[in-house]
Amino acid sequence: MSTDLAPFAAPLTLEGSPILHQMFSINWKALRQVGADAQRDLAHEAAAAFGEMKGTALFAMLGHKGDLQIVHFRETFDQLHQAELNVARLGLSQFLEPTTSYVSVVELGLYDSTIRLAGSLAQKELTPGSPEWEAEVSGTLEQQRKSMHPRLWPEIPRRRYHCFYPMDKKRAEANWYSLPMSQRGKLMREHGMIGRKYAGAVTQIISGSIGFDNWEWGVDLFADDPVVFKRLIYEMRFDEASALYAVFGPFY
Ligand code: 76R
Repeated sequence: MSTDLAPFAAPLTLEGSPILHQMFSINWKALRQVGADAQRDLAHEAAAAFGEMKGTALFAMLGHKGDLQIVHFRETFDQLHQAELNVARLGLSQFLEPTTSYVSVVELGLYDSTIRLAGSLAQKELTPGSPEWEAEVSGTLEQQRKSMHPRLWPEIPRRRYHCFYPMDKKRAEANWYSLPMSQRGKLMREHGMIGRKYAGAVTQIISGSIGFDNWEWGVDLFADDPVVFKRLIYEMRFDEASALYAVFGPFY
């Protein structure tokens, strides 16, 4: 079996929307000094501009990591940059101090399809890298890209509460990247089963950030009840994929 899977070290993945998270603290002192009329003008200008920005959502933040988070989902990285510039052009931006940001792209890891495809390629005795082999791989990707379209290009879920954190899979004594594909596939299936219990209560969007930012994945969770974040994440800590192999960054 492991020789069948050997050409697939990484699972096949599909990429969709590029995502930018921007965290800001507000310079309240400077903002207070401009007076009520100017504040109202700044707020009106910002409200009108954000009203026009499709694929952008704003969240008030609790705690010292920032006061405001702006999340952008776009179709291209160039559009993402344009969104960042549009925010920078607002009068209000004079009072926004970036505390951090995160760049990633919506990612669906196709462990199940990859394992099934590897089996069928082996059965057909196709040589890895041959034109026939490549055609089968791109056929699978194309088919998945079509059926996963809504999940690759999601709208920002319209839920009141948002939780974001970056994470890695471990490369220490316990090393995710040296596990065989079949084992990673099994662990991801178990991970998905736990997640599915929260299907109605939480909308999750996983984005990949290898090559884009300091962590490997971004996790965006959206819910109407913030306590559900704690329940879901707590339950997942006991899941092997998290318990043995996950390392987490700061939570926002
Ligand atoms: O996308 C899918 O629904 C298929 C199953 C699935 C995959 C492939 C899935 C389901 N996830 C997948 C991939 Mn997930 N996920 C996280 C976290 O806090 C922690 O312990 C981990 C952070 C949460 C809370 C979460 C929730 N998932 C991934 C990956 C990529 C791994 C790779 O490719 O190696 C990461 C890093 C990751 C992390 N996941 C689900 C959820 C939930 C709620 C589901 C079920 C979704 C549903 O069925 O509606």
